[in-house]
Amino acid sequence: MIGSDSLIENWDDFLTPYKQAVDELKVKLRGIRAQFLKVDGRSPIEFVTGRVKPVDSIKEKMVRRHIQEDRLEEDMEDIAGLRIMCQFVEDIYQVVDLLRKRTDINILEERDYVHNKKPSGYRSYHIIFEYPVQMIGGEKKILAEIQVRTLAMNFWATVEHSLNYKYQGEFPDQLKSRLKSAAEAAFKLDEEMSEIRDELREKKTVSHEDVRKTSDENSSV
Ligand code: 0O2
Ligand code: 0O2
Repeated sequence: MIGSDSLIENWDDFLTPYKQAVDELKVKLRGIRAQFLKVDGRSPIEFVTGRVKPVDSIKEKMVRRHIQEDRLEEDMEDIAGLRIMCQFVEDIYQVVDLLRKRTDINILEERDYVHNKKPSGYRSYHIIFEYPVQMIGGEKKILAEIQVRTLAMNFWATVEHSLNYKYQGEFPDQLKSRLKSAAEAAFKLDEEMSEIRDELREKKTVSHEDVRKTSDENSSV
């Protein structure tokens, strides 16, 4: 349309493949959890959420990142976004390994903010990938992002995000530094929980060995 400053006239149509991708991937990722629970009784995935980026956030990010509308599909990687929450930091890497082996997603980039935290204190593992969506007009490949994080990382990011939204990121330096310390406290909590789990595992192994030894001794009498 001449005179229009927007190439995308119908955002609903533009976002249709992204919505389908999010819906499909939620089912697939929740399927991983279900399979683990069945086989192992424990899953590295605690829960999965997903969303299509709201149009206002897309427009705001286009301005912030200088993305032209005709480059949106190539340059905005998180219009379709999934989050996988894990109990332990080690689970994050198990999930990432599983994702690397999948044939239905083509990983383009990985960003390890778990061990390379962002200046704000934010931690998560980001995977950017290409995903094929079957549309009535044929296959359409879209970009999508999965963020993998622990429950503690998710707690921090969720609260920090909503404070940022409320105060438009204009925190005084002292509060920025307190938020950063809070992120560190969350990470310490993750480390402590992993250590507790490891110690419990050790104790379990030792007591199993004790039981085996005692029963061996008894049977040899
Ligand atoms: P259940 O039985 O609650 O686990 P939908 O696609 O309708 O399933 P929706 O509304 O699009 O989900 O929301 P989203 O954001 O994709 O995912 C929400 C899911 O994450 C819900 O699961 C929530 O229960 C789960 N969830 C959110 N926060 C937490 C949390 O702190 N702990 C746990 N364990 N789960 C959380 P479901 O699918 O509704 O099923
Ligand atoms: P949403 O949907 O509101 O979460 P950028 O230009 O920094 O926004 P970039 O470089 O494209 O993003 O990617 P990056 O930094 O790998 O990932 C950006 C996304 O990671 C953000 O998406 C957040 O979801 C999350 N994130 C990154 N840093 C922080 C942080 O300091 N605090 C919180 N709470 N989340 C963070 P958006 O675009 O903000 O979208």
